[in-house]
Amino acid sequence: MEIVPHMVGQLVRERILSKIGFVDAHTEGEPTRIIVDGGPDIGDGPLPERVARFAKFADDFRRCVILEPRGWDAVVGALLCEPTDPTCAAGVIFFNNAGYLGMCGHGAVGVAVALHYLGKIGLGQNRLETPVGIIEIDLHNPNQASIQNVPSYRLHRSVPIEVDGLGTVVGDVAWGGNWFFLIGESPVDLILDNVDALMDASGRVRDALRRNGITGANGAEIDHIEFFGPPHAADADSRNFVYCPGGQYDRSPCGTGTSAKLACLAADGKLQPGEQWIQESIIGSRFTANYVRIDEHNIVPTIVGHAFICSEGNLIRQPLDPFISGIRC
Ligand code: PYC
Repeated sequence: MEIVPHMVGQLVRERILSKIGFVDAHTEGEPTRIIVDGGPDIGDGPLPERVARFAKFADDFRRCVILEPRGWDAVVGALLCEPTDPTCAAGVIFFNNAGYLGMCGHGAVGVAVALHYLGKIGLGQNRLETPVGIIEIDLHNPNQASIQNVPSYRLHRSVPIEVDGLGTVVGDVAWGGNWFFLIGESPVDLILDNVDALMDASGRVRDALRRNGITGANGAEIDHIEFFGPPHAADADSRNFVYCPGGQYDRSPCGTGTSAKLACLAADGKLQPGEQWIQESIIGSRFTANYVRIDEHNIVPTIVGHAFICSEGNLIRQPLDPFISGIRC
């Protein structure tokens, strides 16, 4: 067939354009971009192996979805994939502007709400497979879900570190699906106007952890920093600020961060199994949480939050676009 000029646009659309189908949601203010179509071929097998292939062979996909001009730094991506466990509604790999996340609590609530919006799951009990384990979801209504997170625990209590400009700071190291350094008393008031100062302080803490070789289990980087302070709402228990890898902050109270907090409270005997904890975020949104104890060190936290669909559509990648893989990193 001879290709005449008016056919070129058509061919480009049909054969060369690559489309990525997405649904955007926010959970208590924190955005999640759920990839429903057009994801990279990262094979099958255990999810941690698929994450390794994603990072090695398809990292440009992550950058395209998250970075400008198609995305923005605060958004967390969620690639839906086939689960290895047939009892799960889906497998999900979370990623952000810096790399890949083991788990993401706000993201899991967003994925559950999006799967229901797409007609792929019903209300009630569902399961999701993540690279760090299976999580149980209870979708209470189209915009509210409980997630039963992976087992969470405190690794180290009251670790002192010297932080540039802040002096000695004391925090706990805990796992809630990601690694956290939790500081009981925020060095800066937890109000939205102070976000720049909070980002600066948390970045300094992260640098000090790196400098001093303080890590999670097996040398894992502690890539989330959490400050706590008094809540603003009379019925909440605490307010937090959560610094995420990639120099962003969580608009929600952070599901994995709240899980890590519960692990510390449980280890200190300050919160009993089944007792409710209301964690307020820096923007005033909240997760309601509780836990069951599974052994001397581990708890299983349940986090309840709301998510809302914001948009859906296709990201388009035109082959000649110099920013097809995003701007930066
Ligand atoms: O909700 O677990 C979470 C989370 C991690 C990073 C951003 N949100």
